[in-house]
Amino acid sequence: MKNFVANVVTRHTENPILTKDNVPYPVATVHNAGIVKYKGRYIMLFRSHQLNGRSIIGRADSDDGYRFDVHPEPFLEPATDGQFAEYEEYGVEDLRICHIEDEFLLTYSMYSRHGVRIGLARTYDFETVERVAVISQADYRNIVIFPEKFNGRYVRLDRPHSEISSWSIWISYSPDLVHWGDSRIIMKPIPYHWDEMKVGPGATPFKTTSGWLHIYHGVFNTMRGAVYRLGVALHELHDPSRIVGVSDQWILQPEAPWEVSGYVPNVVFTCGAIPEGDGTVKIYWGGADTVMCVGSAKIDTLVQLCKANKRVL
Ligand code: BMA
Repeated sequence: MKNFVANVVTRHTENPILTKDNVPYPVATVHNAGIVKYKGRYIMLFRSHQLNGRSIIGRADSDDGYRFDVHPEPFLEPATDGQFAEYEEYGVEDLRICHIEDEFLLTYSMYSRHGVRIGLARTYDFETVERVAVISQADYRNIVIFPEKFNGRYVRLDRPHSEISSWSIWISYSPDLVHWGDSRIIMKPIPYHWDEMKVGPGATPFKTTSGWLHIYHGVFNTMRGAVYRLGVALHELHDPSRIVGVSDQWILQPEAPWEVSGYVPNVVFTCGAIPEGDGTVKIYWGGADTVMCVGSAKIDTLVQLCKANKRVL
């Protein structure tokens, strides 16, 4: 029998930790938030559907990573002029935060009549945001940037989609954050497995002594629609294009009432995780595209799942 591990992620008892009722402006949902620690506080940049079905990004702060206060105004709304306006017309979604050197890079989905692309913005203090570049063509989502450079270049995981090669994880490189290339596919969905329909980058990868842990999402299609779960992959420390192993089992699936039902049922979707000093990682996920949840996992367990109980790449 395989060495499956039950209850890898312990859900916080106060889930959901953030809902639309905590937001001081009218929204229908709070979900898929990027998160980072800044000056000892947790900063969460969450997605909300507005009442017209298009998304914006809000900000919430916390001292303990569990109780968050939402800022009175949204953090990022679709641009109204310049090159970004045309591509953000239908909204901004699913933002990830990468803390690298002295800056915070923000990657987010931009929706428009031309499809979905990825925008890159930067902040130093979470007060002012500067849009840097549109860093993908159409039909890309879920870009996470590694919080270190490799041989002087930025490295990202991304998720293009085509009919021939569906929803797989690729890696790309950039000298300047604007121009990206040397792209290669590194992880594909595998047939009749919990992630057989799609795999996509999830939380910004974080470093361990054994490699970079990347918590990703995988999708399985059922007679009742898609089920979104979370899995984990371990990338080599000095060359993240090389995968040490991917856990065969998922680490989290929709089970709580606010994960199995909501705006989109049966979804747990992550855009951020915070490794803590005590050997655990706080994983944040949107439940059913409606609320924000958090749980904790032992980093060693995640590493072991990737090494000892591997899925076929
Ligand atoms: C994906 C994205 C995510 C969402 C998920 C489940 O395609 O749209 O933002 O959480 O579907 O609806």
